[in-house]
Amino acid sequence: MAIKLYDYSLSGSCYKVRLLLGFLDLEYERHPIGFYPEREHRTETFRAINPLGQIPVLEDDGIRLRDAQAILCHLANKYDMSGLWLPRAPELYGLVMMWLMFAGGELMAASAARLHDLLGYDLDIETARRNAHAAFRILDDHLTRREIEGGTWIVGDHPTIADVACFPYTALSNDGGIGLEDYPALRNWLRSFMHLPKFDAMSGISEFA
Ligand SMILES: N[C@@H](CCC(=O)N[C@@H](CS)C(=O)NCC(=O)O)C(=O)O
Repeated sequence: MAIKLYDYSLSGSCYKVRLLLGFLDLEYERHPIGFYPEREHRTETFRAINPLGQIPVLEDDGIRLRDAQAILCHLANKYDMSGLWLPRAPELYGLVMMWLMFAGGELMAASAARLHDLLGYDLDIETARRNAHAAFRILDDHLTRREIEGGTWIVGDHPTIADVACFPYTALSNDGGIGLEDYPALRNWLRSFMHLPKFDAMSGISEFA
């Protein structure tokens, strides 16, 4: 049975999944959701698919998953025979999980700022931007330490699903009025990620000087 992704092209969370599907060369059926202005994800029909009323959702061989981070784990676990995108080594595995939680947690402040600026979501934009900056500071400090150690990626010597999960809302931060001038290591990492083979950009992502 084919992989099916409930997707919205401007969603950074769906972009996480599209990125990994591309890196792993996986074919999939794209089911577009009228996120804006239709708000299809809030309908009863979609809530029967995801009671949280959120995208992305992925279906694969009878399994239905919500949450981009869970979906990344599933795809890497099932389809990445190299084991590089989700390393099982004990010194790496927990760190990948930790940064996945960060991507789905603290970094989502940058998603909130973007929803406010792009789609007019009614939320406290100053708090969202402040929290996004706090998350970027943490990621930039980590990537600075990694640079000093000679590392490029968030964990280990190969990009992992932690990089995939952290990339979209960092790269799209400008959409939420958040500049990355103060985060040089973070910008280096974004550039490295964008040079990965099979990297696919989405609307709103430009080169980082
Ligand atoms: N925990 C979920 C959150 C995904 C998420 O926030 N998706 C947004 C679109 S980018 C959404 O569906 N929001 C629901 C809404 O705005 O009503 C994940 O990481 O995948």
